[in-house]
Amino acid sequence: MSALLRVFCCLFPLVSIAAVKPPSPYGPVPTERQLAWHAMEFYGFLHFTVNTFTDKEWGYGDESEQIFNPTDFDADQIVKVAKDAGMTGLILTAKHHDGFCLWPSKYTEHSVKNSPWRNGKGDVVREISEACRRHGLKFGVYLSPWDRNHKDYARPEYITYYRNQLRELLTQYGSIFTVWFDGANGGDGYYGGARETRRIDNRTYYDWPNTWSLVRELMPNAVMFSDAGPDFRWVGNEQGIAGDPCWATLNLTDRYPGGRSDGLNSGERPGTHWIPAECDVSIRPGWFYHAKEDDKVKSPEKLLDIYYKSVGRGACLNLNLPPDRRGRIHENDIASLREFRRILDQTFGRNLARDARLQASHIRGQARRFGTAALLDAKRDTYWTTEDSVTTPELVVEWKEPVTFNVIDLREHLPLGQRIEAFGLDHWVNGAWEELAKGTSIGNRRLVRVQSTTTPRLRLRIVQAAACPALSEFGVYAEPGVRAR
Ligand code: FUL
Repeated sequence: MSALLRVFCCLFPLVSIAAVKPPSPYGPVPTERQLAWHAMEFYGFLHFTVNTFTDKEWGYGDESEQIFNPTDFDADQIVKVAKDAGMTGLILTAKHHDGFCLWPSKYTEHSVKNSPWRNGKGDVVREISEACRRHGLKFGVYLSPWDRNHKDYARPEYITYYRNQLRELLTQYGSIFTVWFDGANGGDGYYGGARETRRIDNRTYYDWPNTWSLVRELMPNAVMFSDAGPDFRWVGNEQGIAGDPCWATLNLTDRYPGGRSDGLNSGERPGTHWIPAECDVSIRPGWFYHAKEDDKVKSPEKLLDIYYKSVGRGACLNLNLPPDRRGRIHENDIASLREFRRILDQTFGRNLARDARLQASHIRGQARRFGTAALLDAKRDTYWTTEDSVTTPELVVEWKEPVTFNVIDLREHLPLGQRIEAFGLDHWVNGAWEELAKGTSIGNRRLVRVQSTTTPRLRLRIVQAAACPALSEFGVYAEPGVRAR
């Protein structure tokens, strides 16, 4: 900064200096389609197929099409439940490992077209995708690579079949936000009557790069999931728990779908690519509906714990809701989701930091656009940042009267990469700062859940950063029932 500018800045602390340039990005950064996915944060899975009627988790592939017969299928009910829970999208198992297709694919007889449901004229993919559009949710598909029904599975011909089906799904059902490629493969199956074990080489068999190109060509904005990207990754468990830390980057050297899973839970830093984590978990013990699990639906408290350990660690949460034999979401699941949503709405309805004065130790070029107001405007494209040389700035939040809270919410400005590596949070106790919490990765979002805290001052210390921090949001919240101790 020139001497003249320095004097100017002292006279006018925050100015609109268009000439102050933003920081350069650090490391791998997200694509536009990944940014749109990050913004979705919480969406759902729908596991529904012949398994719903056989009470299984993995169908063998020899199930009769006749058994698929939901008695009261209601796509609007399913999608409304998801919407009311706060989900931004739904991913349907268009085909699970058993090979049964929920749409009338022209490449197989093993589909809804040979079921009694809607006299063989039904199409679950169509009904759910249209209901999603009606209710403002994005729609995505799961198309299991492993197919225990198809006679050609494990042979080159099957790859053509698989791509033909993908083409049907990506051309006949409007916009698709994601294609979810499952890595599971158990070996044995019906395989057109062969009833044998078939092994494939995960590294080569599916020829993923060409399948991914097909998706890019047909649905350029769709993000693709697998253990190893290319757009977002499996978090390494099916409990919905991201690592702490959970970096958005991964080292893709020697990784491929269905390959090793070490490093997926916490990500890798520095990584070669931006491949953030998705936490997939079911609201029940199984992925498919089983009446015997009606009393095993996760409680609102359990769902909240998952939310804080997934969304709150920078991942997206993909929560499975299995339609039952009627073709509806069961009442017990709805009750739990309602209470979960009520608590989240009450918690995040009011950002207490908006009532406070925010003071940063450093502001890049003293420019208004990089000042602390950006932290409270609920916009991800504005951010507080510092000079390149300042990597450990502080932010002090001060209220006129003490406030009581138990959640602190942080977001980095993702287009500049994941920069912050460690931070501390302090509260003001008896005239001095005392550490309240500390953490590492932030990325899309970090929710720090602490004990009920009453204080007139809160301080954020960036303890370590690979480049000057760029923080886009700062929030302070109280969960219902949190009172001064
Ligand atoms: C796994 C599958 O084997 C499960 O059945 C389920 O679909 C889950 C989301 O992915 O790999």
